Amino acid sequence: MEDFRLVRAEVRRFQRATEEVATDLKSQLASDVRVKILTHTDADGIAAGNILARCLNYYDIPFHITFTPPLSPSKLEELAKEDYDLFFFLDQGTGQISGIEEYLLNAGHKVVILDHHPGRFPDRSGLFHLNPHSHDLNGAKDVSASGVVYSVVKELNERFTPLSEIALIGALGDRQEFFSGFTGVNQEICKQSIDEEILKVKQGLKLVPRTSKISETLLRSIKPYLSSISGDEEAAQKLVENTGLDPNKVLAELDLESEEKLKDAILNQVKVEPTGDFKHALWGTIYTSTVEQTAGPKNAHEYVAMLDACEKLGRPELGFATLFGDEDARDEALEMLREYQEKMVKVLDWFASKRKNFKANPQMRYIDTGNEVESKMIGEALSLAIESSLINPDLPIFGLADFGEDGLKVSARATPDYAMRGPNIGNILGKVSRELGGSGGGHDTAAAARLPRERKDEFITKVSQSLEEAVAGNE
Ligand SMILES: [Mn+2]
Repeated sequence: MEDFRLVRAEVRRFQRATEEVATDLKSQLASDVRVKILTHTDADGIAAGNILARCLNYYDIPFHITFTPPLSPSKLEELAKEDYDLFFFLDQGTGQISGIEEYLLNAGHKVVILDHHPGRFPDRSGLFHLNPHSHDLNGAKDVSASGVVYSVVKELNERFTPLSEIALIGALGDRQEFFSGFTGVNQEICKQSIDEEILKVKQGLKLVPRTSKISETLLRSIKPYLSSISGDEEAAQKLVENTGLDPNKVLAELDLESEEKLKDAILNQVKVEPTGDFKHALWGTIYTSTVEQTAGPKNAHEYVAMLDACEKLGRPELGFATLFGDEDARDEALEMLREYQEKMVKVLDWFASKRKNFKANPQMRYIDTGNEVESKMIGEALSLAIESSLINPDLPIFGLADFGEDGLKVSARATPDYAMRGPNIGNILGKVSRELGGSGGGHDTAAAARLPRERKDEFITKVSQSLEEAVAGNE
């Protein structure tokens, strides 16, 4: 109860800050302003970009949008030369604040940062920002960038209230829904969305797509990956048969009882010990849209999977156009989803067969995938492997992959429980990779870094030391 009241006060403080940012922004949007939006390529970034784009469209403000990972200082220097007055950074910007100050603010540009990554902001004129961390909320779970942008545009104009659907797609994309539901700002957005009947909820299997034959949904399942079912057509068909379900039906047509039967059959058959994470990925709240405002799937989990696929296959703009209602883009995006699921099933097959290859020391577990897993897939592959009970996340998990000629990409995942013990893998990856001539950062539960491959052993040693010190310092 104590915790609940605490979060509520913080959410109220965040909402007051939202009003201030909306007021500042309104004065900017009234003028003849040239706008550039930079947003992240992932589901949250795409959704955040779409929410802002809808707002700018309504106010007749032309804009240019770029989907990109956070920009390096030299890229920011180039950006500052482009002919825009107002730069929006969505789902990024906090971590790049020194470069933004140096190249954009010092040159007199106006900058709006709507982000949920941790960091500090200088008090500068021309800089507008909203970030949950500035109000004692945790951006890793209480709100995503989509929720931050949504909060602002809804404050600008009530007509944007139904975009709660898209805000929650972003939050689901960033894995901010937990066994007990959403927290913080997300919880408010979700409650309001259900009250206003934008989304309706029920319990069911979270496997996607819900509109393909059940055996095909099982065959393609990566979240979770169903060990001994996913990727095996015969096993998938047999499971449906043995459960006594009509093989021509799709998940969306099943009643609760049949869905539960199928869930039990899956749990009986998978060749892993299903953890809480696995069960949460398999079964839970199904969010269904009741409004016609996008062209994509009605099911929010399926929408997220489709946007993830667009990102991983290098086509974030397809997801963005689908959110805008473009049906041709949707057809292509759904094709991306199929392709991505098939590709990821193979990656997770590999993880499942290499479970013994994970190395562990008292501080961490890690695996070097070499060129077996594409560097842009490694982070998501780790998240899915954890959710699929292929790796025990009692320690932080590090996945290493070849990156370019002689680079190393590192992705790391830690559970919120582990983060509570002190270590912040985002800070540690940032510090260690910089010491070794690379770069990196992120949240306390998900982070990434790039560094020269020849420094791999030093990297493992230094990260282990940092983790050990952080745990000791917190005891
Ligand atoms: Mn995000």
